[in-house]
Amino acid sequence: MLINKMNRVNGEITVPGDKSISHRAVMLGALADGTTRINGFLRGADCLSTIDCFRKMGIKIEESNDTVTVYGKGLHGLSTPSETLYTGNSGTTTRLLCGILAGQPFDTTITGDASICKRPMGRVTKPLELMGADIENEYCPLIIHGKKLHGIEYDMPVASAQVKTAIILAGLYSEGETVINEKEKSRDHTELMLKAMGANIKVDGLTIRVNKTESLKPQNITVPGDISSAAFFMVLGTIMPESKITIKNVGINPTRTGIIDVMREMGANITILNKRTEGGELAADITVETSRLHGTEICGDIIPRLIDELPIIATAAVFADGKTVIRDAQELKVKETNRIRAVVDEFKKAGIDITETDDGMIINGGKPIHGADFVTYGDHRMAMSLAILAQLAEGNSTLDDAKCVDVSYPSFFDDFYGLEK
Ligand code: SPQ
Repeated sequence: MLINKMNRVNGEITVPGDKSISHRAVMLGALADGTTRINGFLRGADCLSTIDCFRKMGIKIEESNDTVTVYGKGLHGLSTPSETLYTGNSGTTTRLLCGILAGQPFDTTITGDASICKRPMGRVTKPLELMGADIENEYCPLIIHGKKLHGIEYDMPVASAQVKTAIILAGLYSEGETVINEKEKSRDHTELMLKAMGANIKVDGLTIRVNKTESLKPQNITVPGDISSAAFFMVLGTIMPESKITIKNVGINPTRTGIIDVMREMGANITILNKRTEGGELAADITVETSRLHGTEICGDIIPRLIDELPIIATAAVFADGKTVIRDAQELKVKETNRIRAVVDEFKKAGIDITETDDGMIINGGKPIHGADFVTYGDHRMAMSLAILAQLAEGNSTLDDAKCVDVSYPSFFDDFYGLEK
């Protein structure tokens, strides 16, 4: 696909619902006693995979635009799927399902696409095995033999909301208390939603305590816009000349707002208006304007708060004066693709001064760049970041696979080009 170039961008945009919250709403809705209505659901391929898996386990789920109704059957209401559960490209679906399925009275097999089959699952299966789970393989396909589980105390070796959530979900089915100690705070949507549903869960700083739970109360859940999708427009509006974009109704849960902190530190003019709480999650409108950016250093405990935004933050760094150093981001190597390698290789094609390091990258920005034939590696966040990078490149650029944006943002290119003014 040829990436069309825009001169300047202006206007208001509403990004689709948060991917992490949409997954959790379907999963916890399925385990609740009764009907959960989800408004603002992200109809992206990953969340549709989650719906598909729960339908295969006997849960009735109705879809009407971005409203999804889940007819939950309770924590013990899932039935044996007659076929393998296919999770597509979704790490969240795969890892969270392990936590739910480990304690069921039946066996299941889970697998996904080529990318999912390369992503490490040992980080989830190992702690679940300590709880009594029986899971074959550390890569998909995973064969999960349902077992009786017991609580453990687990010190998280990596900051990962998926690992944390899998243990929490297994903890709902376990005898005794499950205690999780996080190293750094990762996104806490599961904890917030479970509390609202009446689960036996307590959070004290970096420690989470879960006890066996008899029932979850169904909810009406309103999903805010995904800050990980808004991030592309935050950077676009900042780097394009004479531009201003307002992104309406974006989730600003503090465990996700590292991009705002970093962009402000780089000199971006960002205004946050209409802060409100919806369904236990903070949301607001975010306005960004053309800004002169400068390089920065991004490392330490902010990394889990912006991990998925690093490819687009790297794009901002290309147009920032001076050096940007990203460290402590080795988790990027086990995402949909190795996002350190992918960013460095593709950015080099555009003549960018970028160096790969073991846990991140170094970008010397503020220099002219040129167009190129970019490869996305089937990674939605690479595709959207490269489309934005190409806007300020001299000459034409193409993307080998623009369709992969469907994973988290099916209407991305319509929304993107719709901002041209
Ligand atoms: O679901 P998936 O494929 O893992 O998606 C990604 C993404 O970029 O959309 C990561 F590749 O987001 C993860 C995120 O990186 C979603 C997530 C969640 O919803 O719990 C948590 C993060 O992963 P992790 O490994 O840090 O737990």
